[in-house]
Amino acid sequence: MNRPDHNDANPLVGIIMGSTSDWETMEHASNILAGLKVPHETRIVSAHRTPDLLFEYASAAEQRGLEVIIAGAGGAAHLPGMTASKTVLPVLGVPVESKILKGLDSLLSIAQMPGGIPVGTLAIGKAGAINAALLAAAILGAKHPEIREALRKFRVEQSRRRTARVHARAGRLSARPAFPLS
Ligand code: RP5
Repeated sequence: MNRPDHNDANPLVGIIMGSTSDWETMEHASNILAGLKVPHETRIVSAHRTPDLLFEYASAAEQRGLEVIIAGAGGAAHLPGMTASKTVLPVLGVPVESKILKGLDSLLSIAQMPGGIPVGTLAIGKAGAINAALLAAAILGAKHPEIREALRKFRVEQSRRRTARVHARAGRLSARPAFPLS
């Protein structure tokens, strides 16, 4: 899939992004939510190019049943902050890596909100998108026990996979002679 068109019934999370070019990053958030079976939707909504649509989306989000919004944008990334200004739902911002400043511009635009309108800011790029989804699940877990349990399973499985990888690596190392003969 090369553009966001995910539409679960009764979504709890809305993933929005400023451009189709952000999908490469934001699809990681969608994949994590899908794995945790968190109903969500994905949309292109730009603070600069479609501001009316952004206001409409953010204003209606709560009434539509959304409980968390994840907003990804790059460059002069106003999308998460503007979204947060139009809803009391938690908004998680993902700074998308930009070409010229490598996402530092996106990070600062999203993180440096003036006091009064918070945006929970994640890391730049793929890691931020993954963590935004995991944090959304953690927030939803307070009300939806099945999501909390799915998150718990994810964490256990992640540790198990990492441990297995470390053991496999240690096994490969110990199979090597300490002083390889040439
Ligand atoms: C931002 O401008 C978008 O979030 C995107 O990261 C960046 C570049 O957009 P395109 O020129 O690729 O559409 O609004």
